[in-house]
Amino acid sequence: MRALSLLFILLAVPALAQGVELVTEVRADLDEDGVQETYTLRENGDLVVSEAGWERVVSDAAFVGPVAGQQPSLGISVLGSVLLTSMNEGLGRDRRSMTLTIAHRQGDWRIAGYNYDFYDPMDPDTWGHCDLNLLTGEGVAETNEGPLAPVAPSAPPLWNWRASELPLPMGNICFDGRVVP
Ligand SMILES: [Ca+2]
Repeated sequence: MRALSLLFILLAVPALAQGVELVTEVRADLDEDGVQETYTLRENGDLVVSEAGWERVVSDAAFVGPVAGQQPSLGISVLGSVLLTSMNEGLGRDRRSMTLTIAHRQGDWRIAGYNYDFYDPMDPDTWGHCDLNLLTGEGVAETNEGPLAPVAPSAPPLWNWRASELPLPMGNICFDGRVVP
């Protein structure tokens, strides 16, 4: 089993290194003041938000691991929000991906959405998915054991977010305290 797992890792790493370009800087005018902010992800997982005349740093905004497939990235949603994705797609059986949707609501930058997936590459019957709207409190979650009724927390200010304060695995926010792989 261990040999097979190692082979999977050796095969997966070159594909990730060659095929995926991780975006670490995006621009968007989330507060709609007519000036775009720049969102920059540092190698240590800090997120820098800057606009003409000001800059703020969200320390420890994203999980960063040492191997390929464990680096976070930024994106823009179809509705124009900023997306911050942390993942482990590179090592072990605890594969996961978490995407935060960042938007400007109620006078501040907030975590407006939370999307989480996990799976075990050695066990196709172990998986979970969750998608929460933290502005409305609505969301869906499901694992291989069936659908769940997640309780979405209210949208926290972006500046309060800390990736390392989440319990491991990171998806516990979706799965109502259940222990998931
Ligand atoms: Ca702006």
